[in-house]
Amino acid sequence: MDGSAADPRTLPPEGFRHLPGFLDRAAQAALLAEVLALVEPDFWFTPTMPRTGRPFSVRMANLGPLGWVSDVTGYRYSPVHPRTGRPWPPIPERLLALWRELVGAPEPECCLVNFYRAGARMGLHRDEDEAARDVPILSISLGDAAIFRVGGLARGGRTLAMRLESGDVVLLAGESRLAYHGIDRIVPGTSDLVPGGGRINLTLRRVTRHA
Ligand code: MD6
Ligand code: FE
Repeated sequence: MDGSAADPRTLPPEGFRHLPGFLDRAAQAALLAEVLALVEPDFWFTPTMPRTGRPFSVRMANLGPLGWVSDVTGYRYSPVHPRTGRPWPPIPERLLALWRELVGAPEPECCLVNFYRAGARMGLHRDEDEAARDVPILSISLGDAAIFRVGGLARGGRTLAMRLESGDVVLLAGESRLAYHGIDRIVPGTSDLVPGGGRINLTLRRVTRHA
């Protein structure tokens, strides 16, 4: 960088990082085992769209002091599970270590766990429910490959599609922190990591402002 402002039309936007194969197979398996041990089968919930109440095709869970939830009243962070009222399990130490390595201070407060079976997708959105929007988001892909789409800061602009494989890490930092992004589809049968097939995506976020 030469210090001049980044061109807002650049795709992917400035600060976007894709680290293919960042986690090797052993690290992926260890991470997935730890997450699946914390998220019991009846712990998954199906969020619904604000206003319409339409269900997401992705099932979700959260780890950490704050969890992202969505229902007919809107999107928000909650310290407890929407169905059970119980606190979310803690973020595993190996994920906190990965965050320290790639992001640094302050600590993440939410690990959103997205579970895609064949046919699930996620529409273009921005992650803007956090007060700490200056802190990067770290995302880890496990299991089947996915077609990830990233655009700019405005809805309706050009977008770029890329394939995310198991073990890939994506960082939304800098300009890209508030870029539109989504999952067009997963590519079933491309990994045997997730029992029964599918893709699990972990996104680590800082939610509240820090000192
Ligand atoms: C997914 N990811 O990969 C959806 N959000 O399944 C996201 O929505 C996302 O990858 C913020 C930062 C990175 C991401
Ligand atoms: Fe997102």
